[in-house]
Amino acid sequence: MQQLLLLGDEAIAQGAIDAGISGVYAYPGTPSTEITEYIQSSKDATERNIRSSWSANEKTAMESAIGMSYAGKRSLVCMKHVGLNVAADAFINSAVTGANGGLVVLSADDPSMHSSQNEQDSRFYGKFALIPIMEPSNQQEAYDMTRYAFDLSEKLGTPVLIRVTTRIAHSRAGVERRAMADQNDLHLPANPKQFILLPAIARKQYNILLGKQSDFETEAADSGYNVLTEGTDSSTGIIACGIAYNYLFENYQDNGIPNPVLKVGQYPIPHDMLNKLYESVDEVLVLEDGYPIVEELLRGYLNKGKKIRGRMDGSIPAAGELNPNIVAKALNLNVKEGHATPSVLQGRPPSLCEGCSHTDTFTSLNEAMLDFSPGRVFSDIGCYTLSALAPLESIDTCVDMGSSITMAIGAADAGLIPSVAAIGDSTFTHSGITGLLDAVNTKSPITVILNDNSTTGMTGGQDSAAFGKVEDLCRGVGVEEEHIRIIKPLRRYHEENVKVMKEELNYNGVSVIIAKRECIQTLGRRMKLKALKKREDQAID
Ligand SMILES: Cc1ncc(C[n+]2csc(CCOP(=O)(O)OP(=O)(O)O)c2C)c(N)n1
Ligand code: SF4
Repeated sequence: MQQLLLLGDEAIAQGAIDAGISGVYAYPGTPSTEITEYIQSSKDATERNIRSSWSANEKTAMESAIGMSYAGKRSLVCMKHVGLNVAADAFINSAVTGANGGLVVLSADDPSMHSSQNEQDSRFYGKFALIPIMEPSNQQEAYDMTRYAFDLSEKLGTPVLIRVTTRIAHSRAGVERRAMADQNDLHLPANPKQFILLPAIARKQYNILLGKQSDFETEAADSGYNVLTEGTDSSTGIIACGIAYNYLFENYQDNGIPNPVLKVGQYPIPHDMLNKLYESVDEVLVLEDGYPIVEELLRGYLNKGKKIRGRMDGSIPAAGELNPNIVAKALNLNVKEGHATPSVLQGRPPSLCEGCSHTDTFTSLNEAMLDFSPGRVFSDIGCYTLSALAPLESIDTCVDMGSSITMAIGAADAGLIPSVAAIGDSTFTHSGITGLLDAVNTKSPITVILNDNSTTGMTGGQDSAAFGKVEDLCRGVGVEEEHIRIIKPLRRYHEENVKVMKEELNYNGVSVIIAKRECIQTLGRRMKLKALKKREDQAID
């Protein structure tokens, strides 16, 4: 057995490779990105011809994974939590079709919103879809559970959701790796109609899904990932889900926990264990990183008068991620404060890199917008969203990926003319194109600033599905040729760029200004690689 030091994300990736996947489908998003990046750089994955290039968005990723499962092979699909909103249509319906080859959906949640718009809890989606959910408490479990999830998926013919949070995804621990399983052979579903969700078939499939619920419960009850341990102190029983179990243990180290504890790593929640714990204690404390899902369940179904503590009664703060100190406070234990942060390490607001093309684009836009009243720039999500902050303060909204063009349409419909949309190249192909089509079809008086830096900058510079295609895509959607303008965002072209922007802002129709200059981070990396290759070639000569 091989010992590896892995991030939680990497443990999931290694678990998936070792489980015999034939493909990973994903759109980047913190804290999930490293899973696909690990598979992309894995020698084993290359040798096994595991398909691993980035998808255009989470929905296309989810659907491709369903397609691979249909064809009998194992597929993993990865996204950040808000990505599951984008993939939700396919995700929920995949529970109804069921799986053929193992189908595992990984959603990485970000409580405390370290790099996200919200802190939604993906376990709700798993419950909503009526499928099994796995929630690891450490990196070893992340590896083991991923392998187990593929077996479970094939055994029960269902997609399985794995939910992790930032701290599991982005912290490292030793992981014991087991032998690699073979990849599946191509084989079609035994029921050839299973994936045709016409109402008559969908009704049957849905009943099959409902029928599987008791199997899901049995699997969870028998799972080694759900464990009830008895304790000597029955004043408080503790339910610890996923990483919360780890935080609980950090407070006791080797001393053992005196209270009865139910560790939850697999859902549906094991009801018998839950009842047993409830009956044996005076009150229950629920520790879960995210929404109070188990706590609400306890209050709703089982509320036989005992006190249920957690996020809903204020024992744990209602918002933000859990940590060992919050757990300690909820248990009236001594809180171990670490060292104070040295002043040199104090937090700084995020900012655009020095020399970033977005700085030049938004400096020009700010000047062009001086002719109009404020409040007209609808932004999307990407590095350019940082132009919301001083000194640029260029944008007025940022809601979700793809919302810039469509919000500008709505605002223009309301009379805010011109309205401006600011979007990046990766976000454009993720979910901006359809909005642009709407704008063209309704001849909306909007100006789109398309920041084409040839990469997905914000998540670390992954390949952009739009690479080399942006102008053609705008043309294809129907934007008039003379209103597709290309500018080079550099300080020396500032006056020229302002002039182009002003012209298009005064055009009463759809125009797209493509600000084209590569992200300096990816440019730097490319140049370094090129120089390295040149040196290697010279050495060979
Ligand atoms: C639904 C969803 N998926 C993924 C993300 C993570 N994410 C934030 S911005 C972004 C793409 C940024 O790329 P681009 O639009 O090209 O702009 P850039 O950062 O390169 O300026 C991604 C993947 C997210 N916030 N929401
Ligand atoms: S990573 Fe690239 S796009 Fe993002 S701020 Fe830095 S230079 Fe700009």
